[in-house]
Parts: sequence; structure tokens; C-alpha cells
Amino acid sequence: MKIALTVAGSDPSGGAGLQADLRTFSAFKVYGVGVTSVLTVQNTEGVFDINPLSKEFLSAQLDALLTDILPDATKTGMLYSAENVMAVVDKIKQYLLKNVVVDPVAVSSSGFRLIKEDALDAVKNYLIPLAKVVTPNIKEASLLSGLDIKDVADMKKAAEKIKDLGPDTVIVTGGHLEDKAFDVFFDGEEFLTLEGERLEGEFHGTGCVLSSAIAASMALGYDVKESAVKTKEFVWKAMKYAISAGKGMKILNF
Ligand code: PXL
Repeated sequence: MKIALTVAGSDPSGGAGLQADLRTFSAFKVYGVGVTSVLTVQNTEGVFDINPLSKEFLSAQLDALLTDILPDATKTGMLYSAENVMAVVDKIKQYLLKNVVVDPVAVSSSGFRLIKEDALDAVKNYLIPLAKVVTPNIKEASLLSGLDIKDVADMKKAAEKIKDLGPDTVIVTGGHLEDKAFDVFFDGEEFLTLEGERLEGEFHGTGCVLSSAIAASMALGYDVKESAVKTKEFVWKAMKYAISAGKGMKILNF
């Protein structure tokens, strides 16, 4: 069985973060292993507090795991502090981790900031350059590119700028225009605009599920483009059949 690793924050509601990532790996019949970077106080209505683990504890978890199990793909989610970003960067290099998918988590759907100011620079300058795929949503793509994004043309410009940071592929997600939802894929040569019918509602954890699905698909041996196309369909269906587990945002169902 193929193995995927997530290094991510804990979301007790299970809609996002480590819990959602592991659930996604299972849906792809990939064995999931998980290293926790941050604890959050959270439910489907919002994020109320954040408690990052120390870089020593994060590194110790990664060492214990990676000297035992080497994953076929790795996804990084919320890391929060610059020290934790750098700890993950060091371990990706030390263990030569492959198929690295970086979800540059910065802001929750409810608007709560999920990254410290100085950590964004570390993500940009050290983590994203190691990525096979980086999956910013529109807000994150704006932060990373410095561009104001209003339409698909802006998403493409942002993808180009983010590609210059050094990842193999950029997927900017969540562009809305009229009744369509767009993701833009750019590998340095080819742009693909992945289009889906726009779904109404507030969803929690779409970015986590998307990046984990891409990691799982790559762990199974699919290339990045095939993985991106397959994942768009998977996430769209999971949103269409989303459940209201609590009083707040809907949780993807797959
Ligand atoms: O969806 C981004 C995200 C990632 N990781 C954790 C989160 C959230 C959003 O709330 O809580 C742990």
C-alpha cells in the first residue's frame, strides 16, 4: 500500500487540518501518517485559538517517523511559525522527501489568520521552492504574489509569479466568476483552467482536502496534471454532498 504523510494543524471538528487530510488519504486507499504542527481551538463556526508545538517537538516527531517510514508523498498544511516552517524544510531535505505538496495555509475560511507574519517569508523563500505542487487559494495567492486577484487572468499572473519562487507546479484555487468556479494550473509551460459549476454555501477545509487528494494521487503514481484534474472532480463532488455536522460551515463529504 502506498503511504502519504501530512504535516498539519489539528482541527478538532475534523473538517480541515490533519484530521481531514488523513480522511482524504483513506478515501484514495493510501495509508496516511500524520505529524501535528499546531493545535487549534476550533469548531465548524470558527478558529478561536492556536497553540503551535515547538520546533524541537515537531522535528522529533518527524525524525521518529521518517527513520521508520518513508512516504510516497508528503503534504504540508498549517505550520504557523517561521521556526516550524524551517524545521519542515530541513526534514524534507534531510530525508529527501518526494512528491511534496505545499498548501500555504494563511487564513481560515472564517477569516482567522493561520500564519505568523514572519512565517510567510519562510514559506515563500524556503518551503515553496521544494514543492512539486503548491496550492494557494485566491487570498494566499494574493499574499504570495503581491497581486490583487479579480479574475482568471489575474489568477494566471499570480500563478506565474508564484512559479518564479521555484515550485514545479502551481495550482491557484477558488476563483469565482458568475456561476463557475475556476482553478488555474501552471507548470511553467502550460496553463490549464479547470472549471466547475459554482456551489453555494460556506465550506470548511476545501484547501486541505484538495492538497491531500493531490498528494494521495501522486503517491499512487499519477502525474501532477492527472492528479489535478482528478482532484478537482473529487473536491467538487465532496462539496456538492457536503454535510452540516455542526452549526457552522459545511464539511466535505467523500
Ligand atoms: O483550511 C485551512 C486550515 C488548515 N489547517 C487547519 C485549519 C484550517 C482552517 O481552519 O484549522 C488546522
